[in-house]
Amino acid sequence: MAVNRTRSTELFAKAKTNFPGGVNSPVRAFRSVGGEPFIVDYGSGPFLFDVDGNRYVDYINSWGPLVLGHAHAGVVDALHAQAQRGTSFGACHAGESELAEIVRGLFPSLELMRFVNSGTEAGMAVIRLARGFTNRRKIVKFEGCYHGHADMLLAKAGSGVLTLGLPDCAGVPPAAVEDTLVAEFNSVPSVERLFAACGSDIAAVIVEPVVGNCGLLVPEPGFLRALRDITSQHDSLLIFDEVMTGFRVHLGGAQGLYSVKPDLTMLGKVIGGGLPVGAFGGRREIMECLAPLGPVYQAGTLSGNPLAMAAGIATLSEWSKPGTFERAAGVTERLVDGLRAGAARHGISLVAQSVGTMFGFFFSDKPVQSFRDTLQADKEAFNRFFHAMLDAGVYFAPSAFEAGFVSVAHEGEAIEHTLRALDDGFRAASCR
Ligand code: KE4
Repeated sequence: MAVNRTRSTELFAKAKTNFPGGVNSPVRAFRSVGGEPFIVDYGSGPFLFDVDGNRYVDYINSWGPLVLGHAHAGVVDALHAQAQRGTSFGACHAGESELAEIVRGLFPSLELMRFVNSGTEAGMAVIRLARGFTNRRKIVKFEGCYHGHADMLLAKAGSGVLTLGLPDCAGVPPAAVEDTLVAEFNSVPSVERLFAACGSDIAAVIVEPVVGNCGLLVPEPGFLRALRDITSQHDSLLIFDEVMTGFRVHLGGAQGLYSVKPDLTMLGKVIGGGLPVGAFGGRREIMECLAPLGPVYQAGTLSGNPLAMAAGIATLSEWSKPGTFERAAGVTERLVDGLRAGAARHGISLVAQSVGTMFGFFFSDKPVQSFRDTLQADKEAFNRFFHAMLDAGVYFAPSAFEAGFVSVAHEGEAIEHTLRALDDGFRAASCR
């Protein structure tokens, strides 16, 4: 039965007269899956409701932040209380340390930290800090990993080992990425080759410890430990981008889950509970290079914003209560089990996996352990699955190359409805 999205169509047409592609962030435009996005009216718990009154189980959760679901009463109350006391001060306030101490309690590697307003800002800051602390220029990143849209991190692998990074999009001048080297996730040799050639000039290795930006890629046993050892051997820094994995793969992030301690960490998403927040932190001696103590400059008008701090405190206080994370991780496992069983019922090859409350799946008959493996997956089958599930009231990421997210609110009706709807999705996926 066709779903009525008349009002969404009207409003998206209006959006396209205001924004390029009608969106304020590209992935929202549905260009990867085809069709047009619905327009959200409101969210509640695990559900989004569009302007035509259709309900969707939301497995994007604003791309990770909403571990408690939409419009959680505790978060809303905290925001309301803070708003009445002021929305921004541009000055020190107690909420900054209150949230910082919750974060540092779960991420003890953050001896000092600083709040910013997005993951992109955190990425810019940690690269500048790593270069300032080591007095080196080169950075190693991995194909398929995304660390925000700062120029020096929008690099793709050049041909051959030593070819310096190439711009990964228009507008990035070659000079901005000439010191960005690109390795392969889960390939220790690809990192060793770069260090063998440039080790004494490599300031840092930056990695999504569990990759969520080309679908879900899980680190193979020993990979993260190898990055730790290689960077230590060469006096380079190890940076974990935990903007997505933080509090989601484990309350202490991937560094807690895999017991690998980075020198610097990026955070975002969950710590703002849906408001714009990023953060970075790490070893005291590195962080003390930051202004006003040291020579590395970084600043932000709304950094440590009281509303964002209030939402983050309310979110993490609830999320870190005993059993909450485990409940959401259990729902995530049920979802992945359901995806595997559903694919099997329809004779479809599917690689589905989860780490804590993050999940991903590829329509592939081969293991998916590297960025290049993801490119072999059947994108068209995903797109057919995506739209059939959307029409069945289940909203997965509108791209085969994104991860999915579960909140504690997905228990009950949301996961039960999803599991009942999977046959619609796989039936569509199997129809070429
Ligand atoms: P923001 O600047 O979007 O707050 O964070 C950038 C960022 C940094 N590091 C990681 C690991 C990230 O996943 C992100 C942003 N993630 C995307 C989802 N793939 C945000 C969605 C979007 O771009 O609209």
